Amino acid sequence: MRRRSLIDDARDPIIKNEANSSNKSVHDILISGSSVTSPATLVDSLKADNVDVLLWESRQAKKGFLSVSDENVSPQHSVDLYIRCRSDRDNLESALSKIRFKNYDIEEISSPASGKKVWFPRHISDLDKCQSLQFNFDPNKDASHPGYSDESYRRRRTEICKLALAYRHGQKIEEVKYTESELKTWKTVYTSLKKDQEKFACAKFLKGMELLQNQCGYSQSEIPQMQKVSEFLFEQTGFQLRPIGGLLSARDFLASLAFKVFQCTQYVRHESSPLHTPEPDCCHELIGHVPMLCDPDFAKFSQEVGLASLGASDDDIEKLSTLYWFTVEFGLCKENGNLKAYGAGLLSASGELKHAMSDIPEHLPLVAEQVAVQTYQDSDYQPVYFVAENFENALLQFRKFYKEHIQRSFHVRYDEHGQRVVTTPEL
Ligand code: HBI
Ligand code: NLE
Ligand code: FE
Repeated sequence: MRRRSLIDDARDPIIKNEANSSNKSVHDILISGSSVTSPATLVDSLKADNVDVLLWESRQAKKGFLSVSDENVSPQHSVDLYIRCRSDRDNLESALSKIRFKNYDIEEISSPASGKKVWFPRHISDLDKCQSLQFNFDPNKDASHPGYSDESYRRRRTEICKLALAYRHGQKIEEVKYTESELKTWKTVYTSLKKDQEKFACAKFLKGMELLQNQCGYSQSEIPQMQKVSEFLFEQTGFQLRPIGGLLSARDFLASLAFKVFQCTQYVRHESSPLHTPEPDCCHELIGHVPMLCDPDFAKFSQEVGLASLGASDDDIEKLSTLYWFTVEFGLCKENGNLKAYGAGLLSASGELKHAMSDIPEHLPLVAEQVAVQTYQDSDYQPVYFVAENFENALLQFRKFYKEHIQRSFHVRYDEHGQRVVTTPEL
């Protein structure tokens, strides 16, 4: 069980009145999992074990629907139960251990009444408010961008970005009529990558790429339109694309994943740097990210990372995005004893892909706890890459990390039908 600091009793009026008893303290507990007993029965069992239940709130999820309920929960339904209780530590541990065998996830959280509240999107349409761009690689502001001194490139990029920023949830994504020069850049990117990906990409990526070529019109001669790719992806895994005008802040980027939305740039990198550019562009998103998002397991994992990020502290967002950086963006893994790439930043930049697979950079084993606090730069090839034993292990470690280390005072579930997130307790 993950431990958080005990709650400061004096802060809460409900508890202040009752404060006295020697070793008893107040605990906020979250129990989640597949239900075999109704929440009310779980609460009763704690009470029977001398745990004073001060308040509780439960939710159940059934086939994508979520409702508040305390009765008639049948097996296989997911239940989230929040309990504020008073007990001494040993007694609480022993009472909880009796329900633990039923396979619930049990965690102690900090009081929902305490801590800094962070706004986060609740409904997919709230992503209209998740557009905070970072300007470190914007060619209008960053002299190291390959397009900085090319005024017509900058004008074109700005024009495409304006369209993206005007996009609102539910609209069709506007088509971009790409110029001859943009098509030429795409062709160079695409053909250089095709060769290298065959040698160096992991099996899941190649499978996604094949699907996109055969069924979604991916080719060297055309830049796929985002609306079409989005519809295709939606049929595969339920993920959708949404246009954005540049490098998005980690918080907003990760939050979108919770709603199975991948925010995507629509402009093309500068013609002078087809094999590597510091800024995400449509080549990076469509060639690097989309093939992996066609995989149901990877799509599910991406959404989970997104859900874990909602309302997290700035420190935790930093850790999640660093892990994301060294796995989803720049991850390597072994496959039948060979080194392969699954990171989107490698699979969209043939220059860096070759570098990563060479013996120039350092290759370290992936250990989530270490990776989450590793420093990195994002303007040039990475000097170090982390290698997972296999692709599944990378996802497993990431999952384990956020389950154990991301501290939040509530539980989040996605309501598929309503396209919204629901928290327990209600915030
Ligand atoms: N923004 N447009 C865009 N594309 C990305 O791939 C992207 C991003 N912002 C952040 C990000 N990726 C991640 O690498 C992490 O910082 C979460
Ligand atoms: N360096 C990547 C590429 O050239 O495709 C884009 C940035 C990824 C974060
Ligand atoms: Fe990316």
